[in-house]
Amino acid sequence: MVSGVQPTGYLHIGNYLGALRQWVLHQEQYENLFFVVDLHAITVPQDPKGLAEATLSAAALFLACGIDPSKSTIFIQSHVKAHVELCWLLNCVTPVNWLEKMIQFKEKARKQGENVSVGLFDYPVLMASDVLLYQADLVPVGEDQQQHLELVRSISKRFNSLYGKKKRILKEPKPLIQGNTSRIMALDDGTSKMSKSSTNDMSRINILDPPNTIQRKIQRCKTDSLMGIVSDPVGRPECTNLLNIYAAFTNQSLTQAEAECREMSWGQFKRVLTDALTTSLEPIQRKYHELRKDEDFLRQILKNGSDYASSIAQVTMQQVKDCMGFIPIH
Ligand code: AQP
Repeated sequence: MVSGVQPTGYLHIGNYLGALRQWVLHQEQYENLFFVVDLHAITVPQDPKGLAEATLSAAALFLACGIDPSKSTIFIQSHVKAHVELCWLLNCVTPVNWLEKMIQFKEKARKQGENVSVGLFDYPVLMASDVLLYQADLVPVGEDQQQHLELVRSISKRFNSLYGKKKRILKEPKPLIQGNTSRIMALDDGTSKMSKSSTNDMSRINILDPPNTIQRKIQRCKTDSLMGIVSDPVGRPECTNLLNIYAAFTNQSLTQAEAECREMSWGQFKRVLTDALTTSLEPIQRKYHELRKDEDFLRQILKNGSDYASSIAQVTMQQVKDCMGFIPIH
């Protein structure tokens, strides 16, 4: 299984519940590669210092959240050169009109106007390289990545039919769809996704937010004037989202959390939610700060990870280049 996080800002509880926490569970079940996708991050403008810091911070959070480097491979995408190399080769088999259909491109391009880069357009092909390079069977995806994964499968199929003759060169990975936590919504708007790159820090809880910041954000988050804390995705999106977050951080189903909170006032609910968040995030934050004190240790884990990932990637690259007619170095 492969999965990644973009260092486009500090990781939030959506990234934790939708990705990192699931990854920890998956590491007992699958052979995993988890990486910080810094090459993807630059498809929208990034400040270089901010990118470097966010990259190391994300890698440290992988470990702090429980990814064990003796069970899973952790690395930085740009440290394995084959991602870019395979991306170029796949670019040459991917029809432009497939990429033109990508909803995420259309949405991000609309926001960026004339400055939209070729890289943003090509984002899904780089994602295809990330996955196909390691011959992954499974890719955990939230709702918004499902279209991209379908494209990855189409690219793989097309590559195999053009170059594979009777052999399958690249695998067709399957999506691993998450449950209720696959889409954690923003604190200021229960209908839009919690996001790292939103300019409003009050719209999200970052994994590294100290307790007083978490308290302030929950205190000021958008609510409604109705009685009772119940799930009603259409009528009460903010309430449903907060209940969903509470359920996830107290390891309950949504139904169980609703039974516990149904009679609470907003004030009572915000207190228990703040407690659940601060208590769950405290050990992660402690581990994170320890790791950031020993950068050599972190960098060594990342180096081991990229060495191992490169060795797998090389096998795929050789097969891909051979069947496309590239001459190997003598
Ligand atoms: N709000 C979310 N709820 C649940 N899961 C989420 N993920 C992201 N946001 C939520 C999951 O986190 C993983 C890494 O995501 P990404 O780095 O590719 O970023 P993204 O999905 O584009 O959203 P972000 O983190 O908010 O970043 P920006 O602002 O840069 O778009 C993925 O598994 C994703 O599903």
